[in-house]
Amino acid sequence: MENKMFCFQCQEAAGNVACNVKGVCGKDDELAKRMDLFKSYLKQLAKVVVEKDVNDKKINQFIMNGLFKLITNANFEPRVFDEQAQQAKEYIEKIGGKLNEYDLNEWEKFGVLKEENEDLRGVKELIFTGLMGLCAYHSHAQNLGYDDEDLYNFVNASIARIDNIKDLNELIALVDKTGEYGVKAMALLDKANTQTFGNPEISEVNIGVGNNPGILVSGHDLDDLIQLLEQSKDSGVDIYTHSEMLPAHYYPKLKKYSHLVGNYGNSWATQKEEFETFNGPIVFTTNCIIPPSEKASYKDKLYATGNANHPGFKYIEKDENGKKDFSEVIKQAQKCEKPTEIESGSIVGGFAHSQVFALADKVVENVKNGSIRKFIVMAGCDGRHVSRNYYTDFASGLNKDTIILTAGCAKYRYNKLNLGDINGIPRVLDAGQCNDSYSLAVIALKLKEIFELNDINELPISYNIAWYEQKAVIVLLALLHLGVKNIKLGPTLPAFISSNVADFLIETFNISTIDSVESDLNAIG
Ligand code: FSO
Ligand code: SF4
Repeated sequence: MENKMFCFQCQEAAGNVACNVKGVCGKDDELAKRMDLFKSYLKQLAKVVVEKDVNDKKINQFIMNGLFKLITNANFEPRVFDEQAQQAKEYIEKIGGKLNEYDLNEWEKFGVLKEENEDLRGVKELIFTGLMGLCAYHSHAQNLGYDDEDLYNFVNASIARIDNIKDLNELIALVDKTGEYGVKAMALLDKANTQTFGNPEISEVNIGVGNNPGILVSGHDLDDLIQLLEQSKDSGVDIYTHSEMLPAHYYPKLKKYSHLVGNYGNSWATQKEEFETFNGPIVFTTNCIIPPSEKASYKDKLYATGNANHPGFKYIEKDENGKKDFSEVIKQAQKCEKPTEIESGSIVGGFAHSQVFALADKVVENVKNGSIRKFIVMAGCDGRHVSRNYYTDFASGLNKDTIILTAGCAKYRYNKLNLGDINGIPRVLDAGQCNDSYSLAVIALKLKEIFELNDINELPISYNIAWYEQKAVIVLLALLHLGVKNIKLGPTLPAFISSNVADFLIETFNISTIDSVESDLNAIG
Protein backbone atom coordinates (compact mmCIF):
# COMPACT_ATOMS: atom_id res chain seq x y z
CA MET A 1 0.00 0.00 0.00
CA GLU A 2 1.17 3.51 -0.79
CA ASN A 3 2.50 5.45 2.18
CA LYS A 4 0.19 8.29 3.24
CA MET A 5 2.51 9.10 6.13
CA PHE A 6 5.49 7.48 7.79
CA CYS A 7 5.99 7.44 11.54
CA PHE A 8 7.89 4.84 13.55
CA GLN A 9 8.81 6.77 16.65
CA CYS A 10 6.97 4.74 19.29
CA GLN A 11 6.60 1.13 20.39
CA GLU A 12 3.14 0.86 18.87
CA ALA A 13 4.31 1.54 15.30
CA ALA A 14 2.01 -0.56 13.10
CA GLY A 15 3.35 -4.10 12.62
CA ASN A 16 6.49 -2.93 14.46
CA VAL A 17 7.50 -1.32 11.15
CA ALA A 18 5.74 2.06 10.82
CA CYS A 19 2.33 3.69 10.77
CA ASN A 20 1.96 4.52 7.09
CA VAL A 21 -1.79 5.07 6.70
CA LYS A 22 -2.96 6.22 10.11
CA GLY A 23 -1.26 6.21 13.51
CA VAL A 24 -2.17 3.52 16.02
CA CYS A 25 -2.07 6.44 18.49
CA GLY A 26 -4.87 8.18 16.57
CA LYS A 27 -2.74 10.65 14.60
CA ASP A 28 -3.93 10.88 10.98
CA ASP A 29 -1.80 11.54 7.91
CA GLU A 30 -2.67 15.26 7.84
CA LEU A 31 -1.44 15.72 11.39
CA ALA A 32 1.60 13.52 10.75
CA LYS A 33 2.66 15.72 7.81
CA ARG A 34 2.22 18.88 9.86
CA MET A 35 4.33 17.42 12.65
CA ASP A 36 7.05 16.37 10.20
CA LEU A 37 7.04 19.81 8.60
CA PHE A 38 7.34 21.49 11.99
CA LYS A 39 10.18 19.12 12.86
CA SER A 40 11.99 20.19 9.70
CA TYR A 41 11.47 23.88 10.52
CA LEU A 42 12.78 23.34 14.06
CA LYS A 43 15.94 21.77 12.63
CA GLN A 44 16.35 24.70 10.26
CA LEU A 45 15.80 27.18 13.08
CA ALA A 46 18.42 25.42 15.23
CA LYS A 47 20.84 25.52 12.29
CA VAL A 48 20.52 29.30 11.98
CA VAL A 49 20.81 29.69 15.77
CA VAL A 50 24.08 27.72 15.71
CA GLU A 51 25.50 29.38 12.57
CA LYS A 52 24.77 32.88 13.78
CA ASP A 53 25.70 32.06 17.37
CA VAL A 54 22.38 33.41 18.65
CA ASN A 55 21.74 33.17 22.37
CA ASP A 56 18.05 33.88 22.83
CA LYS A 57 16.31 32.05 25.65
CA LYS A 58 12.88 32.48 24.10
CA ILE A 59 14.02 30.73 20.92
CA ASN A 60 15.85 28.01 22.87
CA GLN A 61 12.73 27.29 24.88
CA PHE A 62 10.57 27.38 21.75
CA ILE A 63 12.76 24.66 20.22
CA MET A 64 12.68 22.48 23.33
CA ASN A 65 8.92 22.84 23.79
CA GLY A 66 8.55 22.13 20.08
CA LEU A 67 10.32 18.80 20.43
CA PHE A 68 8.09 18.03 23.42
CA LYS A 69 4.95 18.73 21.35
CA LEU A 70 6.14 16.11 18.83
CA ILE A 71 6.13 13.34 21.44
CA THR A 72 3.69 10.50 20.86
CA ASN A 73 0.12 11.30 21.87
CA ALA A 74 0.96 14.69 23.41
CA ASN A 75 -0.59 17.03 20.88
CA PHE A 76 -3.26 16.18 18.32
CA GLU A 77 -4.24 19.75 17.39
CA PRO A 78 -3.25 20.50 13.75
CA ARG A 79 -3.73 24.24 14.33
CA VAL A 80 -0.95 24.20 16.93
CA PHE A 81 1.55 22.79 14.42
CA ASP A 82 0.55 25.33 11.77
CA GLU A 83 1.04 28.14 14.28
CA GLN A 84 4.31 26.69 15.53
CA ALA A 85 5.62 26.30 11.98
CA GLN A 86 4.76 29.95 11.33
CA GLN A 87 6.48 30.98 14.56
CA ALA A 88 9.61 29.01 13.56
CA LYS A 89 9.63 30.86 10.25
CA GLU A 90 9.35 34.23 12.00
CA TYR A 91 12.20 33.39 14.37
CA ILE A 92 14.40 32.30 11.46
CA GLU A 93 13.75 35.56 9.65
CA LYS A 94 14.25 37.60 12.82
CA ILE A 95 17.75 36.20 13.33
CA GLY A 96 18.70 36.71 9.70
CA GLY A 97 18.19 33.26 8.21
CA LYS A 98 16.04 31.98 5.40
CA LEU A 99 13.58 29.13 5.76
CA ASN A 100 13.50 26.43 3.12
CA GLU A 101 9.71 26.12 2.88
CA TYR A 102 7.82 23.01 1.81
CA ASP A 103 4.33 22.22 0.79
CA LEU A 104 2.66 19.66 3.08
CA ASN A 105 2.15 17.31 0.13
CA GLU A 106 5.87 17.06 -0.49
CA TRP A 107 6.17 15.31 2.86
CA GLU A 108 8.60 12.68 1.55
CA LYS A 109 11.13 15.50 1.13
CA PHE A 110 11.08 16.46 4.80
CA GLY A 111 9.80 13.31 6.59
CA VAL A 112 12.04 10.60 8.06
CA LEU A 113 12.15 8.66 4.76
CA LYS A 114 14.27 11.36 3.21
CA GLU A 115 17.21 9.53 4.79
CA GLU A 116 17.40 6.58 2.41
CA ASN A 117 19.96 4.49 4.26
CA GLU A 118 17.99 2.50 6.82
CA ASP A 119 20.91 2.14 9.27
CA LEU A 120 21.55 5.89 9.31
CA ARG A 121 17.79 6.56 9.45
CA GLY A 122 17.40 4.28 12.47
CA VAL A 123 20.26 5.80 14.46
CA LYS A 124 19.06 9.31 13.59
CA GLU A 125 15.62 8.40 14.91
CA LEU A 126 17.19 6.93 18.05
CA ILE A 127 18.97 10.24 18.67
CA PHE A 128 16.02 12.44 17.73
CA THR A 129 13.54 10.50 19.86
CA GLY A 130 16.00 10.60 22.75
CA LEU A 131 16.26 14.37 22.32
CA MET A 132 12.44 14.64 22.38
CA GLY A 133 12.42 12.87 25.75
CA LEU A 134 15.25 15.05 27.01
CA CYS A 135 13.34 18.20 25.98
CA ALA A 136 10.21 16.97 27.78
CA TYR A 137 12.18 16.59 31.01
CA HIS A 138 13.87 19.94 30.56
CA SER A 139 10.48 21.61 29.94
CA HIS A 140 9.13 20.36 33.26
CA ALA A 141 12.20 21.71 35.04
CA GLN A 142 11.86 24.98 33.16
CA ASN A 143 8.24 25.31 34.33
CA LEU A 144 9.61 25.25 37.87
CA GLY A 145 12.20 27.91 37.09
CA TYR A 146 15.19 25.65 36.37
CA ASP A 147 16.97 25.49 33.04
CA ASP A 148 20.40 24.69 31.68
CA GLU A 149 22.29 26.58 29.00
CA ASP A 150 24.37 23.48 28.14
CA LEU A 151 21.22 21.53 27.39
CA TYR A 152 19.83 24.25 25.10
CA ASN A 153 23.14 24.35 23.24
CA PHE A 154 23.40 20.58 22.94
CA VAL A 155 19.87 20.21 21.57
CA ASN A 156 20.36 23.04 19.08
CA ALA A 157 23.72 21.74 17.89
CA SER A 158 22.45 18.17 17.57
CA ILE A 159 19.26 18.82 15.63
CA ALA A 160 21.02 21.41 13.48
CA ARG A 161 23.45 18.83 12.10
CA ILE A 162 21.71 15.48 12.39
CA ASP A 163 20.29 15.45 8.84
CA ASN A 164 23.71 16.00 7.33
CA ILE A 165 25.62 13.29 9.18
CA LYS A 166 26.46 10.42 6.85
CA ASP A 167 28.96 8.58 9.00
CA LEU A 168 27.51 5.87 11.23
CA ASN A 169 30.34 6.17 13.75
CA GLU A 170 29.71 9.87 14.14
CA LEU A 171 26.06 9.13 14.79
CA ILE A 172 26.90 6.45 17.32
CA ALA A 173 29.09 8.93 19.19
CA LEU A 174 26.11 11.30 19.21
CA VAL A 175 23.92 8.55 20.69
CA ASP A 176 26.30 8.37 23.66
CA LYS A 177 26.43 12.19 23.99
CA THR A 178 22.62 12.26 23.95
CA GLY A 179 22.65 9.76 26.83
CA GLU A 180 25.17 11.93 28.70
CA TYR A 181 22.95 15.00 28.32
CA GLY A 182 19.92 12.87 29.16
CA VAL A 183 21.48 12.19 32.56
CA LYS A 184 21.97 15.96 32.99
CA ALA A 185 18.35 16.67 32.05
CA MET A 186 17.03 14.10 34.50
CA ALA A 187 19.36 15.40 37.22
CA LEU A 188 18.08 18.93 36.56
CA LEU A 189 14.45 17.83 36.81
CA ASP A 190 15.23 15.86 39.97
CA LYS A 191 16.74 19.02 41.45
CA ALA A 192 13.79 21.16 40.31
CA ASN A 193 11.23 18.73 41.74
CA THR A 194 12.97 18.07 45.05
CA GLN A 195 13.93 21.70 45.69
CA THR A 196 10.39 22.85 44.90
CA PHE A 197 8.32 20.09 46.49
CA GLY A 198 10.74 18.41 48.96
CA ASN A 199 12.25 14.94 48.75
CA PRO A 200 9.76 12.15 48.01
CA GLU A 201 9.01 10.11 51.11
CA ILE A 202 7.40 6.73 51.70
CA SER A 203 3.69 7.36 51.24
CA GLU A 204 0.53 5.35 51.23
CA VAL A 205 -1.74 6.44 48.39
CA ASN A 206 -5.50 5.87 48.54
CA ILE A 207 -6.87 4.15 45.43
CA GLY A 208 -10.51 4.41 46.51
CA VAL A 209 -12.70 7.51 46.26
CA GLY A 210 -14.10 10.16 48.62
CA ASN A 211 -17.52 11.76 48.75
CA ASN A 212 -16.87 14.96 46.79
CA PRO A 213 -16.82 15.48 43.05
CA GLY A 214 -13.34 15.26 41.63
CA ILE A 215 -10.91 16.52 39.01
CA LEU A 216 -8.58 13.92 37.53
CA VAL A 217 -5.08 15.13 36.61
CA SER A 218 -3.08 13.19 34.06
CA GLY A 219 0.40 13.66 32.63
CA HIS A 220 3.61 14.61 34.40
CA ASP A 221 3.65 18.34 35.17
CA LEU A 222 3.83 18.93 38.93
CA ASP A 223 3.72 22.71 38.52
CA ASP A 224 0.29 22.44 36.88
CA LEU A 225 -0.85 20.18 39.69
CA ILE A 226 0.19 22.52 42.50
CA GLN A 227 -1.51 25.46 40.79
CA LEU A 228 -4.73 23.47 40.53
CA LEU A 229 -4.44 22.28 44.14
CA GLU A 230 -4.01 25.83 45.37
CA GLN A 231 -6.92 27.17 43.34
CA SER A 232 -9.31 24.36 44.31
CA LYS A 233 -8.53 24.04 48.01
CA ASP A 234 -11.79 25.57 49.30
CA SER A 235 -14.03 24.54 46.41
CA GLY A 236 -15.48 21.29 47.74
CA VAL A 237 -13.79 19.47 44.87
CA ASP A 238 -11.24 16.69 45.38
CA ILE A 239 -8.19 16.21 43.19
CA TYR A 240 -7.15 12.76 41.96
CA THR A 241 -4.09 11.72 40.02
CA HIS A 242 -4.07 9.39 37.03
CA SER A 243 -1.22 7.35 35.56
CA GLU A 244 2.14 9.21 35.68
CA MET A 245 0.78 11.81 38.11
CA LEU A 246 0.62 9.20 40.91
CA PRO A 247 4.10 10.10 42.28
CA ALA A 248 2.81 13.59 43.17
CA HIS A 249 1.51 11.95 46.36
CA TYR A 250 5.08 11.26 47.48
CA TYR A 251 6.19 14.92 47.66
CA PRO A 252 5.77 16.70 51.03
CA LYS A 253 4.60 19.99 49.52
CA LEU A 254 1.95 18.29 47.38
CA LYS A 255 0.70 15.65 49.82
CA LYS A 256 -0.01 18.34 52.45
CA TYR A 257 -3.13 19.32 50.45
CA SER A 258 -5.88 17.32 52.12
CA HIS A 259 -8.05 17.44 49.00
CA LEU A 260 -5.39 15.57 47.00
CA VAL A 261 -7.29 12.44 47.95
CA GLY A 262 -5.93 9.63 45.86
CA ASN A 263 -4.96 8.00 42.59
CA TYR A 264 -7.81 6.89 40.36
CA GLY A 265 -7.26 3.94 38.03
CA ASN A 266 -4.14 2.81 36.29
CA SER A 267 -1.85 3.82 33.44
CA TRP A 268 -2.71 5.97 30.41
CA ALA A 269 -3.58 2.81 28.47
CA THR A 270 -6.75 2.21 30.51
CA GLN A 271 -8.03 5.79 30.41
CA LYS A 272 -11.03 5.11 28.16
CA GLU A 273 -12.71 2.88 30.74
CA GLU A 274 -11.57 4.83 33.78
CA PHE A 275 -12.60 8.26 32.49
CA GLU A 276 -16.13 6.90 31.94
CA THR A 277 -16.53 6.15 35.65
CA PHE A 278 -14.63 9.11 37.03
CA ASN A 279 -17.60 11.40 36.37
CA GLY A 280 -15.63 14.66 36.68
CA PRO A 281 -13.36 16.74 34.43
CA ILE A 282 -9.95 15.48 33.34
CA VAL A 283 -6.89 17.68 32.84
CA PHE A 284 -4.04 16.52 30.60
CA THR A 285 -0.83 18.27 31.56
CA THR A 286 1.28 16.28 29.03
CA ASN A 287 1.11 13.07 26.99
CA CYS A 288 -0.39 10.38 26.97
CA ILE A 289 -3.76 11.30 25.41
CA ILE A 290 -6.02 8.64 23.91
CA PRO A 291 -8.42 10.49 21.59
CA PRO A 292 -11.94 10.07 23.03
CA SER A 293 -14.52 8.31 20.89
CA GLU A 294 -17.63 10.18 19.70
CA LYS A 295 -19.66 8.23 22.25
CA ALA A 296 -17.39 8.93 25.24
CA SER A 297 -19.50 10.31 28.09
CA TYR A 298 -16.57 12.44 29.25
CA LYS A 299 -15.79 14.14 25.96
CA ASP A 300 -17.08 17.56 27.07
CA LYS A 301 -15.05 17.39 30.29
CA LEU A 302 -11.58 17.28 28.77
CA TYR A 303 -8.95 19.97 29.28
CA ALA A 304 -5.35 20.26 28.13
CA THR A 305 -2.52 22.59 28.99
CA GLY A 306 1.18 23.12 28.29
CA ASN A 307 2.45 21.10 25.34
CA ALA A 308 -0.60 18.82 25.31
CA ASN A 309 -3.67 19.54 23.18
CA HIS A 310 -6.44 17.87 21.19
CA PRO A 311 -9.28 19.19 19.04
CA GLY A 312 -12.39 19.64 21.17
CA PHE A 313 -10.49 19.86 24.46
CA LYS A 314 -10.56 23.18 26.32
CA TYR A 315 -7.03 24.57 26.41
CA ILE A 316 -5.77 26.30 29.55
CA GLU A 317 -3.29 29.03 28.66
CA LYS A 318 -0.41 30.23 30.79
CA ASP A 319 0.07 33.95 31.41
CA GLU A 320 3.42 35.75 31.19
CA ASN A 321 4.17 34.79 34.82
CA GLY A 322 3.50 31.11 34.21
CA LYS A 323 0.14 31.24 36.00
CA LYS A 324 -2.86 29.25 34.78
CA ASP A 325 -6.50 29.80 35.57
CA PHE A 326 -8.25 26.52 36.40
CA SER A 327 -11.55 28.13 37.51
CA GLU A 328 -13.56 26.74 34.58
CA VAL A 329 -12.48 23.18 35.39
CA ILE A 330 -13.27 23.65 39.08
CA LYS A 331 -16.72 25.09 38.30
CA GLN A 332 -17.52 22.21 35.97
CA ALA A 333 -16.35 19.69 38.61
CA GLN A 334 -18.64 21.20 41.24
CA LYS A 335 -21.63 20.21 39.13
CA CYS A 336 -20.46 16.61 38.60
CA GLU A 337 -21.22 13.39 40.45
CA LYS A 338 -18.51 12.02 42.72
CA PRO A 339 -16.27 9.39 41.10
CA THR A 340 -17.57 5.82 40.99
CA GLU A 341 -15.35 3.60 43.09
CA ILE A 342 -13.54 1.05 40.92
CA GLU A 343 -11.17 -0.28 43.57
CA SER A 344 -10.29 0.38 47.20
CA GLY A 345 -7.29 0.24 49.50
CA SER A 346 -3.91 1.81 48.97
CA ILE A 347 -0.54 1.45 47.31
CA VAL A 348 2.87 2.50 48.64
CA GLY A 349 5.54 4.51 46.85
CA GLY A 350 8.07 7.28 47.32
CA PHE A 351 11.33 5.34 47.11
CA ALA A 352 13.39 7.94 45.31
CA HIS A 353 17.10 8.23 46.06
CA SER A 354 16.95 10.18 49.34
CA GLN A 355 14.39 7.83 50.85
CA VAL A 356 16.35 4.76 49.77
CA PHE A 357 19.56 6.30 51.15
CA ALA A 358 17.75 6.73 54.47
CA LEU A 359 17.04 3.00 54.37
CA ALA A 360 20.51 2.12 53.04
CA ASP A 361 21.74 0.35 56.20
CA LYS A 362 18.68 -1.88 56.24
CA VAL A 363 18.95 -2.64 52.52
CA VAL A 364 22.69 -3.44 52.76
CA GLU A 365 22.16 -5.65 55.81
CA ASN A 366 19.49 -7.62 53.95
CA VAL A 367 21.74 -8.03 50.93
CA LYS A 368 24.64 -9.16 53.13
CA ASN A 369 22.58 -11.70 55.07
CA GLY A 370 21.11 -13.07 51.83
CA SER A 371 17.49 -11.99 52.44
CA ILE A 372 17.67 -9.81 49.32
CA ARG A 373 19.36 -11.74 46.53
CA LYS A 374 18.57 -9.55 43.58
CA PHE A 375 17.13 -6.25 42.35
CA ILE A 376 15.30 -5.95 39.03
CA VAL A 377 14.80 -2.52 37.49
CA MET A 378 11.41 -2.71 35.76
CA ALA A 379 11.06 0.94 34.82
CA GLY A 380 9.44 2.52 31.78
CA CYS A 381 6.04 2.71 30.17
CA ASP A 382 2.82 0.84 29.94
CA GLY A 383 0.94 0.34 26.67
CA ARG A 384 -2.23 -1.11 25.22
CA HIS A 385 -0.99 -4.31 23.73
CA VAL A 386 -1.85 -7.62 25.31
CA SER A 387 1.83 -8.63 25.10
CA ARG A 388 2.38 -6.33 28.09
CA ASN A 389 0.79 -8.97 30.34
CA TYR A 390 4.32 -10.34 30.20
CA TYR A 391 5.31 -7.75 32.82
CA THR A 392 2.59 -8.82 35.26
CA ASP A 393 3.57 -12.46 34.85
CA PHE A 394 7.28 -11.69 35.10
CA ALA A 395 6.81 -9.64 38.31
CA SER A 396 4.60 -12.33 39.87
CA GLY A 397 7.02 -15.09 38.91
CA LEU A 398 10.09 -13.51 40.51
CA ASN A 399 11.59 -15.19 43.55
CA LYS A 400 10.46 -13.74 46.87
CA ASP A 401 14.01 -12.62 47.62
CA THR A 402 13.92 -10.17 44.70
CA ILE A 403 13.14 -6.46 44.91
CA ILE A 404 11.60 -4.62 41.94
CA LEU A 405 12.86 -1.06 41.45
CA THR A 406 10.44 0.87 39.29
CA ALA A 407 9.63 4.29 37.82
CA GLY A 408 7.20 5.32 35.09
CA CYS A 409 3.77 3.98 34.25
CA ALA A 410 5.08 0.44 33.63
CA LYS A 411 4.50 -0.15 37.34
CA TYR A 412 0.73 -0.43 36.89
CA ARG A 413 1.32 -3.92 35.49
CA TYR A 414 2.34 -5.17 38.96
CA ASN A 415 1.96 -2.49 41.66
CA LYS A 416 -1.35 -3.87 42.91
CA LEU A 417 -0.29 -7.52 43.10
CA ASN A 418 0.57 -7.39 46.81
CA LEU A 419 4.02 -8.88 46.28
CA GLY A 420 4.81 -8.46 49.99
CA ASP A 421 8.02 -7.32 51.64
CA ILE A 422 11.44 -8.52 52.67
CA ASN A 423 11.94 -7.84 56.39
CA GLY A 424 9.82 -4.69 56.11
CA ILE A 425 11.23 -3.51 52.74
CA PRO A 426 8.43 -3.63 50.14
CA ARG A 427 9.24 -5.83 47.13
CA VAL A 428 8.10 -3.10 44.73
CA LEU A 429 9.97 0.15 45.33
CA ASP A 430 8.46 2.92 43.23
CA ALA A 431 10.79 5.88 42.72
CA GLY A 432 8.23 7.94 40.78
CA GLN A 433 7.73 9.06 37.18
CA CYS A 434 9.82 7.76 34.29
CA ASN A 435 12.25 10.69 34.72
CA ASP A 436 12.86 9.36 38.25
CA SER A 437 14.70 6.48 36.63
CA TYR A 438 17.50 8.92 37.39
CA SER A 439 16.90 8.07 41.05
CA LEU A 440 17.32 4.39 40.26
CA ALA A 441 20.66 5.12 38.61
CA VAL A 442 21.76 7.19 41.64
CA ILE A 443 20.76 4.30 43.92
CA ALA A 444 22.74 1.84 41.78
CA LEU A 445 25.82 4.08 41.88
CA LYS A 446 25.49 4.38 45.66
CA LEU A 447 25.25 0.60 46.06
CA LYS A 448 28.33 0.21 43.87
CA GLU A 449 30.18 2.55 46.26
CA ILE A 450 28.89 0.80 49.40
CA PHE A 451 29.87 -2.63 48.10
CA GLU A 452 33.20 -1.23 46.83
CA LEU A 453 32.72 -2.55 43.30
CA ASN A 454 34.57 -1.33 40.21
CA ASP A 455 31.73 -1.68 37.79
CA ILE A 456 28.02 -0.97 38.06
CA ASN A 457 27.40 -4.26 36.24
CA GLU A 458 28.88 -6.26 39.14
CA LEU A 459 25.86 -5.33 41.29
CA PRO A 460 23.08 -7.91 41.68
CA ILE A 461 20.82 -5.69 39.54
CA SER A 462 19.16 -6.67 36.27
CA TYR A 463 17.26 -4.40 33.93
CA ASN A 464 13.98 -5.30 32.24
CA ILE A 465 12.73 -2.03 30.76
CA ALA A 466 9.37 -1.52 29.05
CA TRP A 467 9.18 1.29 26.55
CA TYR A 468 6.41 3.05 24.68
CA GLU A 469 7.39 6.59 23.82
CA GLN A 470 10.36 8.89 23.59
CA LYS A 471 10.91 9.66 27.26
CA ALA A 472 11.74 6.01 27.73
CA VAL A 473 14.25 6.33 24.88
CA ILE A 474 16.22 9.00 26.74
CA VAL A 475 16.07 6.88 29.91
CA LEU A 476 17.55 4.00 27.90
CA LEU A 477 20.30 6.18 26.38
CA ALA A 478 21.09 7.59 29.83
CA LEU A 479 21.48 4.07 31.27
CA LEU A 480 23.72 3.06 28.36
CA HIS A 481 25.83 6.15 28.91
CA LEU A 482 26.18 5.24 32.59
CA GLY A 483 27.65 1.93 31.48
CA VAL A 484 24.70 -0.34 32.23
CA LYS A 485 24.85 -3.52 30.17
CA ASN A 486 22.55 -6.52 29.60
CA ILE A 487 19.33 -4.49 29.45
CA LYS A 488 16.22 -6.34 28.33
CA LEU A 489 14.03 -3.98 26.33
CA GLY A 490 10.44 -4.79 25.49
CA PRO A 491 7.86 -5.63 24.52
CA THR A 492 9.70 -5.14 21.19
CA LEU A 493 12.87 -3.44 20.04
CA PRO A 494 12.14 -0.05 18.40
CA ALA A 495 10.84 -0.37 14.83
CA PHE A 496 13.40 2.21 13.70
CA ILE A 497 16.34 0.02 14.72
CA SER A 498 17.58 -1.75 11.58
CA SER A 499 18.99 -5.24 11.86
CA ASN A 500 22.58 -3.95 11.49
CA VAL A 501 22.08 -1.41 14.25
CA ALA A 502 20.38 -4.03 16.41
CA ASP A 503 23.47 -6.23 15.96
CA PHE A 504 25.65 -3.33 17.04
CA LEU A 505 23.54 -2.72 20.19
CA ILE A 506 23.60 -6.40 21.05
CA GLU A 507 27.38 -6.61 20.57
CA THR A 508 28.24 -3.40 22.39
CA PHE A 509 25.70 -3.29 25.18
CA ASN A 510 24.28 -6.78 25.16
CA ILE A 511 20.77 -5.35 24.83
CA SER A 512 18.18 -7.99 24.12
CA THR A 513 14.47 -8.07 23.74
CA ILE A 514 12.13 -10.01 25.99
CA ASP A 515 11.51 -13.71 25.47
CA SER A 516 8.97 -15.91 27.25
CA VAL A 517 8.38 -15.13 30.92
CA GLU A 518 9.78 -18.50 31.88
CA SER A 519 13.02 -18.17 29.98
CA ASP A 520 13.54 -14.57 31.13
CA LEU A 521 12.93 -15.57 34.74
CA ASN A 522 15.51 -18.31 34.31
CA ALA A 523 17.94 -15.91 32.69
CA ILE A 524 17.63 -12.85 34.93
CA GLY A 525 15.18 -13.59 37.73
FE1 FSO B 1 4.08 6.63 30.85
FE2 FSO B 1 3.04 8.11 28.86
FE3 FSO B 1 6.38 8.13 31.79
FE4 FSO B 1 5.67 8.07 29.04
S1 FSO B 1 2.40 8.16 30.93
S2 FSO B 1 4.26 6.43 28.79
S3 FSO B 1 7.69 7.15 28.98
O1 FSO B 1 4.33 9.32 28.74
O2 FSO B 1 6.15 9.20 30.41
O3 FSO B 1 5.86 6.33 31.64
FE1 SF4 C 1 2.35 5.21 14.98
FE2 SF4 C 1 3.54 5.71 17.30
FE3 SF4 C 1 3.88 7.33 15.23
FE4 SF4 C 1 1.54 7.23 16.50
S1 SF4 C 1 3.51 7.96 17.32
S2 SF4 C 1 1.86 7.31 14.31
S3 SF4 C 1 1.43 5.04 16.99
S4 SF4 C 1 4.56 5.21 15.38
